[in-house]
Amino acid sequence: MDERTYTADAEPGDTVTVAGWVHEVRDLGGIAFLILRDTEGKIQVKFEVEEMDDELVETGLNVHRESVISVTGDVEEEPRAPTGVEITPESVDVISEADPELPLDPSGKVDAELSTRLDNRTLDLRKDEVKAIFEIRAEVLRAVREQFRDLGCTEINTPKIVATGTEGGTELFPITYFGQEAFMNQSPQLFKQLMVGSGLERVFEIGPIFRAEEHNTPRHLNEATSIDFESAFADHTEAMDACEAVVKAAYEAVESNCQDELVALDLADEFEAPEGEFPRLTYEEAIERINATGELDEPLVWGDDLPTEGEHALGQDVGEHYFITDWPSEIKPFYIMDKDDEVSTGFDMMHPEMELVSGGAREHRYDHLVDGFEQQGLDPEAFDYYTKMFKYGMPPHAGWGLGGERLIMTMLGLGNIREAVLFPRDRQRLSP
Ligand code: AMO
Repeated sequence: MDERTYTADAEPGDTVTVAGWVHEVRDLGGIAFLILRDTEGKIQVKFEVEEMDDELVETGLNVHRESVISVTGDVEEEPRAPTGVEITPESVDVISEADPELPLDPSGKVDAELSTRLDNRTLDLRKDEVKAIFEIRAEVLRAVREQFRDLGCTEINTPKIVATGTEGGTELFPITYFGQEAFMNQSPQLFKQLMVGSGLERVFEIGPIFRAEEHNTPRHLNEATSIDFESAFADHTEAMDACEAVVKAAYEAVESNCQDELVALDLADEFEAPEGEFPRLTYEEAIERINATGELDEPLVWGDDLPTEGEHALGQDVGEHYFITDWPSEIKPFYIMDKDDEVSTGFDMMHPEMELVSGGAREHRYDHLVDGFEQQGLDPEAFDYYTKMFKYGMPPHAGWGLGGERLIMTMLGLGNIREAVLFPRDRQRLSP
């Protein structure tokens, strides 16, 4: 539509055509108001029943809520209107009439269950506070890309249909690939590592990962967005620095560029970008601090993974983003470089509510790598495409993976990770 004006740009004195959705119609007898909504906001359209053409009034007052219409008319100042201006229509065109019965109420006056909302995302995203989540998500991804560029990374895209898994066999989704067994990729791990040995050296990827997680929890998805970083000639501490920079850049961009969205989410007063360095605790300190909270029935011992309640107790104790470093080698994957027989370079980055990131320095020595596969019960032969590149000059390297939806979820205090995904995939949900 060439001559369309967004509601926010309609100035008194202009003659405009606005187009959007019928938010509501208020018929006060001799006068009636239609509120039209578009992506920029809302505008009031005034109908003076006695003075205007009958057909025009009829069209404006009988159109169903959420129909798509366009209105042409003069814009005038009206201090009582929601945006201080209103349109006196010359014509109203109903472009796409909505059913009178809607599966959910986009005005938000009537609450809907999350499952109803997810089944009707188009209508759900007509609500300012839901749309705001996805505007913020887009801004986070933009800022993250920019920060990666500042860190000297090249963006890559790696295959999502693969022959082997990397993050543990039980979480794989098998598929059939021209009669051959294949899987949906759990992580770009091996591909991003292969690229640090290429001429690219320092790379990032933002893409889907697929995990056949059995449990349906508020913080697990079966298809998630992983923000991955990998750098040649970096150790785990430099990888942690990059992780901190990326997370801070995301928060700072939202604080600077998404104030309207934060207002829509009722977060404008409390939203704060993290300041200062994220504390770095060793795994040993972490389990001691968790045990000291007395929240767990059984105290943790060296080698235990941190249970959710433990993570939560520690998060409350620390009260800001933090790293857990020096994990026991035995509970980190084969590709993580060990410091010694017991301790690895693996780290996690945590929000007080949950884990956001795993990473570490990588094993780049061919023989050690092949041994690691065997110890994890994986067949090194199946990973030949990967291991063989370690024979042709693989630099020391480090990296991490950050859960995109968990970043948004914790940033905005969402109660369920599905709120941060347009069309989530979970145990019950394969459509839409
Ligand atoms: P990991 O498996 O810990 O590490 O995943 C990294 C981060 O991805 C997010 N994440 C998920 N988010 C939602 N639902 C899921 N099912 C899910 N699974 C993972 C989490 C998690 O911290 N290859 C390594 C990373 C690396 O070492 O570079 C890996 O995939 O926020």
